[in-house]
Amino acid sequence: MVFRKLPGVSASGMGLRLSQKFVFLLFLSGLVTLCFGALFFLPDSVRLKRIFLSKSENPAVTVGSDNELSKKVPVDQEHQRAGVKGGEANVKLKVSRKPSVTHGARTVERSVGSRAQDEWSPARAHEPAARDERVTSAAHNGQRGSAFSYEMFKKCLLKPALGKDQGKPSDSETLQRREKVKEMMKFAWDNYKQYAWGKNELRPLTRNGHIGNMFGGLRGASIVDSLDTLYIMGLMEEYEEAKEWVQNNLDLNSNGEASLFEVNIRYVGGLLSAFYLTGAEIFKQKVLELGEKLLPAFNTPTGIPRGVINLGSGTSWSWGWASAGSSILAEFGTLHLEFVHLSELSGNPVFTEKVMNIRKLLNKIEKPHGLYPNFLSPVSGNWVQHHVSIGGLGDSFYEYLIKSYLMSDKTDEEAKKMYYSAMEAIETNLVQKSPGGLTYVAEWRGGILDHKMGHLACFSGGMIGIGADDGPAGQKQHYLDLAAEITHTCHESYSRSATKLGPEAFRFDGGAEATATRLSDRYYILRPEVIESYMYMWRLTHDPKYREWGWEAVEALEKHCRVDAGFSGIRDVYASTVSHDNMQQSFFLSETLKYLYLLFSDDDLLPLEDWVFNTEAHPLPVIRKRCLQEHGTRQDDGQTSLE
Ligand code: DMJ
Repeated sequence: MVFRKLPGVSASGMGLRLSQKFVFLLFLSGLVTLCFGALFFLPDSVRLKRIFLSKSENPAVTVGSDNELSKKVPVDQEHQRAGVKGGEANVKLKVSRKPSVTHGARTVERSVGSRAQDEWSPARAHEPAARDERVTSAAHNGQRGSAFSYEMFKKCLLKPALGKDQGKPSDSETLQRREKVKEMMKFAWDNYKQYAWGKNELRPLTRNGHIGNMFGGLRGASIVDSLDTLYIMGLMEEYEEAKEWVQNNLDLNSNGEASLFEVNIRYVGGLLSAFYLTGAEIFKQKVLELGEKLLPAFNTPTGIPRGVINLGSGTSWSWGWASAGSSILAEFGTLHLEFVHLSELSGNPVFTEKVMNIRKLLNKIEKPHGLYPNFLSPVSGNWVQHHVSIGGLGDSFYEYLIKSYLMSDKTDEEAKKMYYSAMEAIETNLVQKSPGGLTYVAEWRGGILDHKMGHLACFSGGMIGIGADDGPAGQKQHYLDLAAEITHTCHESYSRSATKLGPEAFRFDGGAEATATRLSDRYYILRPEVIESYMYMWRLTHDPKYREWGWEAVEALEKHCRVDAGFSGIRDVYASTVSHDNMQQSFFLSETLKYLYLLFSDDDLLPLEDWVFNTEAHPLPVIRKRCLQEHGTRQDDGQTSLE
């Protein structure tokens, strides 16, 4: 084919004049800019976007917060994973494996009431480690403001943390029950130590360790989760072993892909509470180092963190199973307590700023019927699906609202307002009464109720109980009644099974009343939520039935979950011959056994006026700002000194 030259038009530049070329180039560059800009509005899961945009490179447009720690990290294209429910134990992440730290198997044969218990005294209860009351922030980069020390926190407690006599109950039956729980803890710990030391969890049937994929390359989840439980139970030899492991073996320079939520509630929470209970500086050092590593997860256009973070590179991404690259309410909504304490201890406000920014966004966006859906886009800041639940995916967000208020010495009015309006919406839309008269909290799918309650949702009895005092005028008894009714329903889910342990989820439709109707919902993985509510309801009402229900759970755990080398979850709570799942979850040591121990202790062991439990049952002290300031002078150079 021959191209004929047109008169007055040059062959070069496709025959365009200079002015035409300019307009064309202008148009072309506008088009390219437009296409590139449009990438930002695509859901995170779209491959094209992952190819062109590194998630952590998105400019952070936070709601009224500076994003000073923004880090530029390389694009990671294959970070959408599958198969997680509620950030829970069955997370399927690809982990970069490092050889794990091992420890010679050692067993310490001691029975209940043996030496460690006898030697333990209040004098030993608080370690001398943190005697330096002058806290400087020099070790922490980017710090502003000042830090509060362990001693100052201790001075601001209304009561001794461990009570008059470590919470020893006066009646012999309760004491015996408490000793039994302590023995269970020792048994669980000894077996973990013997067969899985340094790994994350014990596999009690195969007698080996489980590393899993929730904590990136971090190890020793059971150790960090157990520190405070061992300490409050007076298992001091075991506590010392745990502390030594943290000191010598807890390696935070891992490069694995971790759940921000799980690392926060177990490691950050565990280390914080160990520090506040004991004053041992090592816990503070480790937790501040770890806290810094979590910050890049917040480098998103909205400041809402993504669910998964590589602790080495700081790259973060959303769970592959979460629709349209969304973040999960119960994950980004369960950071507040720990992050506020990280700021108090380090003097670095950045941690508090990050979580306050999440709250600002949640306050700003519209909530369907006043409810908080479980999925939110960290890019657009909009809800992605209208699924609402007080169980998995939503649960601890609500818990952290009321606990933020309580932990702030009842000064955080915003958290209070958010909690009570959320409760009002939940009561209006989700709380139901079954034909058999059981109160339950249903789930909500775009306006349609799913008449199901998860085991996880059973924490809400305790939560509503501790929030009863501060609600709208005249509502106290109403909230206490609601808390008692939900706790009763959750107890029913236990008592209606053959094992007297509750299923993962139970239903109230098709004739079911607090029973699992699906095979896949019948398992019990040593979860604490029902027992957690017994503990709070006992403290609030002293109704003896809660201790009785707790004891029923102890007997059931002993009968069905105790195996030769530890405790194991079971696959079907309705089967009289149980099949074990071969996993001793770290939250069994951190939560289930701790709540049982507290249930059979006097109220002055970790009094609720002074301590707020994070969602993994790690106690954190109430922050009494005025008192703390009286005991220390804040200085602009980041130093705090005693007056
Ligand atoms: C724990 O890790 C925490 O309680 C969390 O809030 C929910 N899941 C487990 C226990 O079931």
